[in-house]
Amino acid sequence: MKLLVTILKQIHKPAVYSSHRRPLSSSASSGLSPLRDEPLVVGSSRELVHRLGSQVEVRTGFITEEEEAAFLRELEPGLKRKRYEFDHWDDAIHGYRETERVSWGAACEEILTRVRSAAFPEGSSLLGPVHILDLDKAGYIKPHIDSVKFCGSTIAGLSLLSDSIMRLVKEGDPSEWLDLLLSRRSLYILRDQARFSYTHEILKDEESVFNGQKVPRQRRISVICRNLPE
Ligand SMILES: O=C(O)CCC(=O)C(=O)O
Repeated sequence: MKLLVTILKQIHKPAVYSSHRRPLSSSASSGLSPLRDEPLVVGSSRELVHRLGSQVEVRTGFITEEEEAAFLRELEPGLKRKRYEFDHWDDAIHGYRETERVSWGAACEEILTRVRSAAFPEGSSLLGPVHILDLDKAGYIKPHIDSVKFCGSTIAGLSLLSDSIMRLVKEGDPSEWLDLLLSRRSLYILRDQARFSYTHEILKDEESVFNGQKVPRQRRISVICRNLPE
């Protein structure tokens, strides 16, 4: 499945910084070894971080190492048969392979039930297949807004194998931005305005700096659930 996206070219100016602090789960363990109370979301102003706060969530340590391994056991055989794609000039993603999956083994299905109940109100119509995006170490996702025609108000993604930074930039006003620290095994949720008035992207390794701290990007697999448009 090709991602249905509109690419918006943006120039990001790291400007004023303001932090939003959330306690980190004690089960968090990633390359970053984040300390409790370190910010997971920073932005161009405190006001923006506050305003978009309810539409942007990062839950560190949402899955355990064993649960991550369960996903990898299910996904690796199929992914390994595909090649990473690098050279399509009009793609929103550079250095990736992808797949989608409807049925899962019991362990993964249980985790996905947790993801869905964390992200979507009961009774929401969800997109059946879960989207899997495998980014090479050199891969990245360019700024884009998902098509409102095909995607609902909420996206929820698990990050496997690597920490990364997701950047949101206001459409038409690059001075408004947020950076989200997506540690390995975290869950992020984007809703409403954060989803449709801001582009989102996953930074390449060279640019992967969060709040002044380098966040090395390795190969990263995301497991993404979406709801359907109303
Ligand atoms: O890999 C991710 O978590 C982000 C995916 C993404 O940008 C999208 O599905 O629109």
